[in-house]
Amino acid sequence: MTRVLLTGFEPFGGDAGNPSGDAVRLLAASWDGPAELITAVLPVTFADAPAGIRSLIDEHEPDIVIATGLAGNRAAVTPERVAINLIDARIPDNAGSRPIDEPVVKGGPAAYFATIPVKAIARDISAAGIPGEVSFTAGTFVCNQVFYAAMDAASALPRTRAGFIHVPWSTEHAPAGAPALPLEDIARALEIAVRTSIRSSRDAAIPGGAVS
Ligand code: PCA
Repeated sequence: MTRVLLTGFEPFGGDAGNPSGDAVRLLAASWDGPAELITAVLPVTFADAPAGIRSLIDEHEPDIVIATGLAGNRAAVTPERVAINLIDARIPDNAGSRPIDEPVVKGGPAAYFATIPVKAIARDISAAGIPGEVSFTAGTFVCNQVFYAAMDAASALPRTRAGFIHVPWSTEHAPAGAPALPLEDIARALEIAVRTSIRSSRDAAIPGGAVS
């Protein structure tokens, strides 16, 4: 049976909630297979989050890993295309740590590309009436660190594909003025991402990219 690991994050930066963790819990409660879905909510700390996802990957050897987190300024659900080997914390993590210009993995490659089908995921989320777009930066905070660590761990396994998805605020917890989606839509978008990743091991050849 196909095994999928899906993670979200706990709240950070003084926020009361984190829609990524909430959506992962919601999806875990309604998931009806056929794949096995393993879920976890990770701490927002540079010290523990990458170790957390690595130990889940070691323990379960999933076929697919999708980590998710909040990008509070985004209006769409955004599969990330690239994880970079850089930590540069604009704010302290939940343990008060604020590393500047450090690698995620010393001596590791500069970047990893996601191996889940990011374009197909964005297409299928949009087709369900939920805003979905490919993103080219996961930032330089704990989300990018976990994305990079997941890609690094998956690269050592024969068949594990991995990626990361940033989600907007949920309407239920959004600060005033922030773009937001209902939590149910965020959970549905993550379900679509899981199902599309199971179905398609190669990405769709859809024109995309960005001209800056
Ligand atoms: N978002 C942060 C870390 C945890 C989260 O949900 C980020 O984008 O790095």
